[in-house]
Amino acid sequence: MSIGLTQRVFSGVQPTGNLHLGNYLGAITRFVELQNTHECIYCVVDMHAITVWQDPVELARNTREVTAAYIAAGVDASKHIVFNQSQVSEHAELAWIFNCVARMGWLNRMTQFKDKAGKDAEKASVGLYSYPDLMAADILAYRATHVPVGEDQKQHLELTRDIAQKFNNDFSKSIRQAGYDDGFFPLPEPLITGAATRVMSLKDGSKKMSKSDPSDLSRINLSDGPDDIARKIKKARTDPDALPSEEKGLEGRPEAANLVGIYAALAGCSIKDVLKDFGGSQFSTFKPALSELAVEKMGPVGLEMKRLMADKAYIDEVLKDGSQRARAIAAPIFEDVKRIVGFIRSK
Ligand code: AQP
Repeated sequence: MSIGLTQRVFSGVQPTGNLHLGNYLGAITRFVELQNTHECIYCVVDMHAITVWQDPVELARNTREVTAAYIAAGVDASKHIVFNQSQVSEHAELAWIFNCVARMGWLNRMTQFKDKAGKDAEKASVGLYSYPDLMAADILAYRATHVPVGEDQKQHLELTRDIAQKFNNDFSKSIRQAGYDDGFFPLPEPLITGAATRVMSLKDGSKKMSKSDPSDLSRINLSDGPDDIARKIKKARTDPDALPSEEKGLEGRPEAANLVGIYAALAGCSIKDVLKDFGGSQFSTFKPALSELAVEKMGPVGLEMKRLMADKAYIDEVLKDGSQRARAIAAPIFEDVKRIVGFIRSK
């Protein structure tokens, strides 16, 4: 048996509230595009969310909100799979095995842990530290081959590949005995594409747009109405110069580069095209054009999310159905993993 070449996409978003334009452009819009060419599994990663404290009522609400965002953006939950991570226990079980495959030195190099744990790493949860092992399990539980993510997840994806490779090496003999000729896990490819793989804060072009930024003005939330979107773009930090006509002119101008990148991603064109139209324009001209485009593209998504959020039963049914279909894929893979590792399976 060969490794099996189903082109399977897996990705997820944490239900930690304040879903924003970065999540939308860096991840969710990619999810939608890939549906035409791949078998897709999109997860609401609630177990990742609790690596930092989450209020239980908010966690449930945010889980439904991310589900609503997927569907409102155009993910087809009947053709593909949408579910929440905690309903498929194979993620946690495989993560434990990966905790035993991954090396401390690998996890010690993860910059996201350093950023999130801050100076007081002693007080961070163990879950936050081992988060990348759970992420590897999320992907490899389905033997997924492609993972659309924003640029901030690149290092975690590299770790996933290292874990897959080490598992394939460590257990090569029993993998062959199980009938797999060329390794058990694929080495999944990150798909980091588009004009906005790293959307920056509207208040500080050196920081990524983030759910946990205390300033709401730093991000455009998917739930923001037209007035909020326009107000935030108007207040976005910029420099005093006009936009350049060439991409090179954006170097050293992070805020300008960010707004141009957002425009390009929303318009579905290149940065070069945006500069062709707006090169020489002041921000007083560019910002209203960006607001108009953002309202046009994001407004309907926000409205549809709101409509879906009012139908809790529908969302919960999507998650239930998706979980059942996800488990149907993950369970036989995990059975093989257990045999490969040497766990006795009682009949
Ligand atoms: N600013 C961003 N630009 C582009 N892509 C982004 N993503 C996140 N921020 C940006 C991508 O969105 C997907 C889901 O991210 P997540 O919610 O699972 O985790 P995160 O990266 O931790 O999100 P935040 O907003 O940055 O949350 P906090 O504030 O808690 O750190 C991923 O594919 C991610 O790359």
